[in-house]
Amino acid sequence: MAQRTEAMANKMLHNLWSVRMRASKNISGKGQGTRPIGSLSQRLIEGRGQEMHISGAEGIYGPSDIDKVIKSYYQRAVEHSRGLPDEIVITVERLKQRPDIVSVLPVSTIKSGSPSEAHKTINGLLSDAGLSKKAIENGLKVVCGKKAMRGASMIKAESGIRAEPDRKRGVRVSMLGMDKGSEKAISMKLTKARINTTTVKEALTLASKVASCGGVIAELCISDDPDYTTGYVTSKRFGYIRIPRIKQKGSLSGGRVFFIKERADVKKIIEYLEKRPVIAKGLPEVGGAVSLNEVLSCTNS
Ligand code: PML
Repeated sequence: MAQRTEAMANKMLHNLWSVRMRASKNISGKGQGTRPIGSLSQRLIEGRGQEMHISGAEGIYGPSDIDKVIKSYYQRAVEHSRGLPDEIVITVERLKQRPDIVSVLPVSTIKSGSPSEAHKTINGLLSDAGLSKKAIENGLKVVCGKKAMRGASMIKAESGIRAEPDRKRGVRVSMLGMDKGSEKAISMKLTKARINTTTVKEALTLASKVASCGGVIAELCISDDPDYTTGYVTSKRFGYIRIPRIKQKGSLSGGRVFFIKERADVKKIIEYLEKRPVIAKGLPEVGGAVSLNEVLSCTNS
């Protein structure tokens, strides 16, 4: 009986699909609806000419969920506040290897009233994770710059040197999803904390994959959405810490930085983050608001 159950579980893990959606808009002005340069989300997709990113999503699913997911991704792309896309690319790719199972990070929030207060929190958390002043400074430069990168930057923990091979493209975390059962249970906890949104769950899934990567020490993320002003800092040390008012409303800046071990194998990290299928699973703590000191005293006790 146990053998049969295991065989079934194995079969299921061998019939999993990565479903990815990317929606974009042509802004070259050749007969397409355009927005003036400098307006909301003028992010040109690197290497694809005059295209603006509208929306993206991805997950790992069994065959019975694929129809529903494709429909919901399409819906999400055409209903995005950035406008109607000209192109929606949905890729459905069968996984060629069994996904790694990683733990979902515990969630908490450190309240902040302004971007400068948020920056103090970021500094406190990232120093506690063992990063040098230079590394933190350079990380903040990436996420606070006028032009947000589409992919993530990688910064070495001591020297603060940028390590991603292509600074325009950055690193794109892909091949990830959340276990269905865990998602249901986490949704209930997030609802209690009043943060049960797709944005939070997708960011939590991504951050859990990043934190599970051996060479990564911490992550800093600020959304490039001008209306979304909550960001986060994560590490295996303290989990997923949300920071409200991390940037001014209306600001187009944002991005992600992965702080990596000084002598880490950069190629190996990128291979893991971009190609290795990972499912985040588990029922983490979802706490309310905590202070920076509370977090630091827990990590140092
Ligand atoms: C994003 O735009 O994907 C980043 C969202 C970061 C914050 C998510 C949260 O509210 O926890």
